[in-house]
Amino acid sequence: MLNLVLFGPPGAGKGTQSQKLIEKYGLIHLSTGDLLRGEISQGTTLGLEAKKLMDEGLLVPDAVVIGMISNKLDANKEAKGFIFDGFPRTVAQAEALDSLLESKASAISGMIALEVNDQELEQRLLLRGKDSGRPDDANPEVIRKRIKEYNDKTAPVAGYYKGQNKFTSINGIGSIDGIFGEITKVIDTY
Ligand code: B4P
Repeated sequence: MLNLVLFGPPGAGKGTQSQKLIEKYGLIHLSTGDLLRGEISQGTTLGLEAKKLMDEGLLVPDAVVIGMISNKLDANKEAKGFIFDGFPRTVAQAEALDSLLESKASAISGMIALEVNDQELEQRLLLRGKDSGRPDDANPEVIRKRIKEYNDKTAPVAGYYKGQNKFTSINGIGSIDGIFGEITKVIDTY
């Protein structure tokens, strides 16, 4: 079973590369950002609570996203594997993911981190904000807060996977197809 964590700051290209990876490897794509936006568009209580935090560039509580991922793993018992996109975003989420997979006799194959500098991230997100309709992409102040949340709470997750010898970093600046090629080279070593 191939279980990949695609990692990187907001705007690094995780969602973009995930779309290409699911086609090539036939994996299930689990994006906590997409799942949360689904809850918001359905107007659920969870979605209403999450929206307040997301619009401010803050992380949603661990228990909420861990619960969503747990449900998705249960609903896809026959899957060939998963791409985790935007999850785990805290060390507590990484520990919970290991426990969830272990209970299914599975494990993370590796983490691939996309490295992109802050200036490029800000430009990409502002550009996407022009037509994505995502409130968290439209405002430079919110984008900077998202990058700060990433540096404070999410960056340490890389150390968690380094400690398990499962970490690889890739330059996330360049053509989408070129970056995809680098990612597939790493996956083919798993
Ligand atoms: P996400 O939906 O995960 O949003 P994201 O970090 O912006 O990444 P995304 O995948 O969408 O963007 P991509 O880099 O592909 O999270 C949104 C919010 O949800 C968070 O702030 C948080 O509040 C909440 N949340 C989600 N998961 C959570 C969790 N686990 N715990 C707590 N809270 C959670 O693409 C960005 C742009 O760059 C696109 O326009 C793309 O076209 C462009 N791009 C991509 N690759 C490029 C390249 N090579 N060159 C030029 N542009 C490129």
